[in-house]
Amino acid sequence: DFQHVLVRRESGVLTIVMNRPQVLNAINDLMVQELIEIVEETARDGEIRCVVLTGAGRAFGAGQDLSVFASTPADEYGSAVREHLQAYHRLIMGIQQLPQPVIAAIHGVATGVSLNIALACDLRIAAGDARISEAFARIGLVPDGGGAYFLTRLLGSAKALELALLAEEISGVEAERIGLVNKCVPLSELEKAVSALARRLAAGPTRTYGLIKQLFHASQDQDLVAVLQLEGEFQSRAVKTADHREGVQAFLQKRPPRYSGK
Ligand code: T3D
Repeated sequence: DFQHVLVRRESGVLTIVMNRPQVLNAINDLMVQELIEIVEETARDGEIRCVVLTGAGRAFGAGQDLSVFASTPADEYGSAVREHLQAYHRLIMGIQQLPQPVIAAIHGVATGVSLNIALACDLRIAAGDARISEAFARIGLVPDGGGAYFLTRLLGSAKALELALLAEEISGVEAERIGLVNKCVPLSELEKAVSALARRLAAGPTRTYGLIKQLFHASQDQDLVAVLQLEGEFQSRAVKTADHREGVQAFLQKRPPRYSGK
């Protein structure tokens, strides 16, 4: 049982809910540790075939809990921030390296490191009411939690820098327009849309999805020759999966595939 995170499991989908709604799910030390524990356990759990990350109440998340700084003497700020970042980095890497597809369901405020955690997920579905921002510069900080990495790759450097420097809120609609989220839906439809997508992914060829994720992440920093080499290695692993055999058989038998995730 966790104090600041709710976890639901249904039909192969694990839903992780950041749960401090009174402070818009601002992340404190315990919440980040709980998220790390859940993510690292999920990586080893072959029964989970898709992960959804969201927030309780009216927000996805308002970033680092800033109230901790009120009780931190100024000369201890540096080490406090270093400790926070170590934990955030472990979480970000854990999410990116999950073998299962991960969807962030974003409603209301998504800012600071909470936004960047959403950027580490594979797909983002936002509600129209979303208030998305890289708020860091407003309080004199640089984007952390991989913000510079994810934003420049998703948006290109001009738009990424604009979001980081101006630190203004954009809506879910605008976030979809610029490619920061995959899709924007009305708030009343968010849960249904995310659930349908999660179930669809959970019924897919899970091991191949894991390989696709690894291949695409590795391709970010490699040239074409290296990527072609890598895709050969990954394809030789994909052809050995039961789901590949099932996919081909289903095609030949003109029926929908029944993937086992193996
Ligand atoms: O050491 C390190 O880790 C450094 C790394 C930092 C990483 C970061 O994430 S930096 C960015 C931190 N986040 C922010 O700067 C956002 C701060 N929050 C706001 O600016 C506003 O709350 C919002 C614009 C996001 C939302 O405004 P609004 O008017 O919709 O809600 P509100 O009334 O401001 O917030 C509701 C409550 O949540 C309120 O508490 P109260 O007054 O009802 O007791 C507010 O103080 C609290 N809250 C919101 N964000 C945080 C927070 N409490 C602690 N930390 C927060 N980040």
